[in-house]
Order: sequence, then C-alpha cells, then structure tokens
Amino acid sequence: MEKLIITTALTGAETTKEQNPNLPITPQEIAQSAYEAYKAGSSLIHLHVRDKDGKPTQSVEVFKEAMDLIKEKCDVIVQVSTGGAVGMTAEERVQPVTLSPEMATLSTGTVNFGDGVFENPPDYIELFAKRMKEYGVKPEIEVFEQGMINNALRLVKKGLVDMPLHFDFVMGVPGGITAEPRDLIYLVETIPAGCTWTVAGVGRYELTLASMAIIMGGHVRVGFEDNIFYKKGELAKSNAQLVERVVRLAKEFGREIATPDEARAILGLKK
Ligand code: KMH
Ligand code: ZN
Repeated sequence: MEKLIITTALTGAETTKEQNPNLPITPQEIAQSAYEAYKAGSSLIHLHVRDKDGKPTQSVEVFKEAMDLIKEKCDVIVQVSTGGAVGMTAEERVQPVTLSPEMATLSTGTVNFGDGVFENPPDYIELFAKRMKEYGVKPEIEVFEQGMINNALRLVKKGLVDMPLHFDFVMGVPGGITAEPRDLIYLVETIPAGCTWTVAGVGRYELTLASMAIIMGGHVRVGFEDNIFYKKGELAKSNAQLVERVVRLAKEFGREIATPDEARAILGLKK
C-alpha cells in the first residue's frame, strides 16, 4: 500500500471557540496548529481562515498571512478551501486560488449543510476548476454524496480537471451521505481506477472511517473542522492529538506515514 497521507483540517468555517477553546483562529494560532500537526505526522493542511472577529473569510490577505507563517515553520502541503462558508458567492470563495497554493478544494455539487445549503451549481464548479487550471493548482474533489463523483468525471470529459483525480469523501454532514462502512465502500467502488482518495468523517465517524481508510489503502483527514472531540464527552486538546491517534493506528496496521514530499509524489504535485 502507498504510505498514508494525513490531512489536517485545522479550523473550518463553522466550528467556534465556544465549542472547543483549543480551535486555532488567528493566522498565528493556525500556523502553530499546522506545525504541531505536521510534527505529529500530517503532510497536508486543509486551510480555512477567519477575520478579526473570528468569522470565516476568503480574504487573500489573511490566507497569505497564514500560508506564509505555515511555510516559515514547515514544508507541509497547503490546500486552501474554496468552500468557504455557506452563503458566500463563487467569486468570494475562489479568491485564495490566486495565491497559487499547491492544492485547493473543489466541491462538485450542491448539498444541504445542516440548516443551510452549500451551493455548488455547474457554473460555480466550472469557474473554480478553470481558475485552478489557470493558477496551476491541483484540485481535491470534495464529495458530500455519490452524485458529486459523476459531476467531477464530467469535468474531466470537458478538459477542466485532469486525471488521476484526488477525492475527499466528506461523510456524515447532515444533508449529505451518511458515514457507515457500506457508504465508504460504495464511494470507493465508484471512483475510477488510479484515482486517490481521503476520507473525512464528521464527529464520531472520524475515527471509524479513518480506521477503514488505513486498511483499504485510502488516506485520512482529521481536525477540528470535522470533529472537536477526542472521545465521547472529551474535547480534543489540539489538532495534533487527533493526528497522533491516526499515526498510532496506522503503525499497528503496518501502514507507514507519508512525509510532505512523499505525499506530493503520491498526489502528483510539483513542488
Ligand atoms: N464550510 C463548508 C460549507 C471546503 O472547504 O472546500 C464547506 C467546506 C468545504 O468546508
Ligand atoms: Zn473545509
């Protein structure tokens, strides 16, 4: 099996300090959390940023500040979010792609998202894909339900994204696909051969799906964007604590952990 890429989704757009006081919010806190996650074994950082009031923002300046601070500390791959937060416009969301990060997310379909709607109609999706091509950014296809895989393959046919694709199955969002073992098997069986995949299980599903991915040859995403608990009733102390557990599990199964450069090779990224 390939070495295991552990992505850390440090902050997200929805999690608050009230829910978990250890959530990194400022660019400095985000960079420190990224560094700790990297030291624990994470090779890829999924990045959201917040404004001075702690609200989600897609500001290029704030993304640049966080990315520069991360790069000063370590060589981890940075993947910017183009998902942003529910209610943002496409042009607002796509802004950090102009910083030419190594990767960015590309959600390929609309989905109910808790009480809101995470809007990704065809014109948004094509705009994001074109902008990523223009800036030389590898997309990670965010899949909240199975139809989004088909939408991504339509983009391949149109020449807007290149094979082999890298997918992230985000599972257990209220409104999206559930997060049972059968659901993960279904998604993995749906993607074309040669593609790579990561799984991000929401809440308590983070651990169960991470374990499955380790065994099945996929990759794993953890972090406060998806899950704020270490176990039932116990908040996680840091993003690194969640990474450390995945590293321990992987070692038990004999799966080695990818460094950032090894992750780049697996994902076909040019440094
Ligand atoms: N915050 C969610 C509405 C992504 O980063 O690309 C969307 C999201 C996906 O977080
Ligand atoms: Zn995100």
